[in-house]
Amino acid sequence: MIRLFERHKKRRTTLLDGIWKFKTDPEDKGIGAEWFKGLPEDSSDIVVPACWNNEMGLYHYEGKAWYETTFESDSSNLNLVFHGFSGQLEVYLDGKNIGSQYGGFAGFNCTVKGIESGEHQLVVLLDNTHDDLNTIPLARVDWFHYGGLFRSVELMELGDIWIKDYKIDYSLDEELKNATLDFEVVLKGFNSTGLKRKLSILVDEEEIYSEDLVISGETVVNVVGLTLEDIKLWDINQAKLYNISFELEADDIIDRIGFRKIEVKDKKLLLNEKEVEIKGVNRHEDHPDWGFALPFKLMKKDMDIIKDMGCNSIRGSHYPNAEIFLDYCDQEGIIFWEEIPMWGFPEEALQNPMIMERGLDMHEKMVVRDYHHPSIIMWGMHNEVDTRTQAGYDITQAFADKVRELDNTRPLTYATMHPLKDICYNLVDIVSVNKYFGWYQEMDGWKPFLKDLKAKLKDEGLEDIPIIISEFGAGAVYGESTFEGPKWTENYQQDYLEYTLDLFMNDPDIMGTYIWQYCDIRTAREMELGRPRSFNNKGLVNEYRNPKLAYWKVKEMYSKQ
Ligand code: ADA
Repeated sequence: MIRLFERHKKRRTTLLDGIWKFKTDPEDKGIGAEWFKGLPEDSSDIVVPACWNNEMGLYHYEGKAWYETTFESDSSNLNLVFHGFSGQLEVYLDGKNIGSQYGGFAGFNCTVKGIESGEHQLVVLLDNTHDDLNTIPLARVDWFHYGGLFRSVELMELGDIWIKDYKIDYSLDEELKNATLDFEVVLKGFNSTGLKRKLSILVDEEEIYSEDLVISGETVVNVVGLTLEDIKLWDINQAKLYNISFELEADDIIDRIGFRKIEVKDKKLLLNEKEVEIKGVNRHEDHPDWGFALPFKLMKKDMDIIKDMGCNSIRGSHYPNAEIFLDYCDQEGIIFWEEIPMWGFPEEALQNPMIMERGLDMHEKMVVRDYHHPSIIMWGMHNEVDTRTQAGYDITQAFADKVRELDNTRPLTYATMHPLKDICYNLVDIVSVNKYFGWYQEMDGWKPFLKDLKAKLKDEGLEDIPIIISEFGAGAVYGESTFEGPKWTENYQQDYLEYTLDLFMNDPDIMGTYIWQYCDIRTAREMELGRPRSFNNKGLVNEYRNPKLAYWKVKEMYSKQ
């Protein structure tokens, strides 16, 4: 299951999920031995989607690994979609390299044309090696670098032309009653030019546009100014969605959108002209049995728990989430902060041109993939990078320019760990602060800190910029509860969150909070010594989603109006 609604009624699509051949390649022998033409006899089996670190004997494996499957097709034009994978991906079809991509949280499309019909062999090489300078994420993070094809692989069998891409934009009138829609549709013919086709656009099955076109090569069609009257708005907990279908005779694609107005002004985030106070949690896609490859059943349980706690928002820390989870946020009326996995970059890595290039590409992939989700209300560009430096400024500016070029409808932010020395606030719409007074420093640091932060923003002429506390939290080992309540007990965590939430929720200058974090997660090897059980234990629920004491306290506080 990759989405919560049918994406195609006409296009032939098949999931290539199931058992694939698999072989790790720690000594880098595969290319020389031509494993791209077929894996050796002694390879084993693996399930796709899954993370290899959840397999026997591979708990810590990071590096290269090969996958192989076969499929039948009578179509000469194919699009293969890798919905989620770690690191560097190389795709080989019938022994030939047909595509490469670095970074797989937002997926990758790989198109081939003119192939013979029959059985095909698909081989994939993944390399999830991380280092301290060139990779996003770097080796040192505070989650686990699970390896694998951790989301589905989808085969699309195409005709001589297909709908390659589309963008749906809208504006609302003053009363927020009528929407004017603009569409950009990219059509691509594979061989012959001058193909005659009818393109239609439907809203909830009702045709609103149709035109006969002659298409040559790649053709961009702009359809602008179509008005939809009496729309229902998408809102928190009132998630009205509309299906938009593009049909090109034998090909089609369907998406779901919601109409809502987002504004940032006077220290506030406004959704449909009403102030939103964000009551959120940071959530990793992680579970001991599944790694990143969470089944939808578990995602639903996470959503049920998060909603039960009174939350209205999730920060997808620290990478683009599965599309199906974003669909579910759309459906459940939960607002979402999405970001790329750029975590804790020091100055030297920020100066690296390869990081700039990879970061820009990751932003593009994320924004293009997720542009139409109404639940996404802001883009986070990075987390705890060195924003005190010129290199931090330059990369933030380049990312902000890129994202705004692709999407001028959503506010931008990033999570800073140097809030009083940060030099990049003027590049964003919302200031988001990660701070851990009461955990890494003393609790009485909070009040003077907030005063200093507001003074700094005022000095910079940013007194109207909204502030989010994007991370704060305390570690608690599940089941650890004592009369004294020192650090690592559930009672410490509970008292910590009672104090901090009370402080932030009663401060009119703070427009929202994202508690660190929803559930306990496995951490990276570099962090194991400082983290009991090799887990980041700041979850409100443990890794099996059992509630800690703090869960009930947060529920009480977030559920107050
Ligand atoms: C940081 C970071 C999180 C987590 C947290 C912690 O703020 O963004 O990913 O590592 O600290 O638990 O210390």
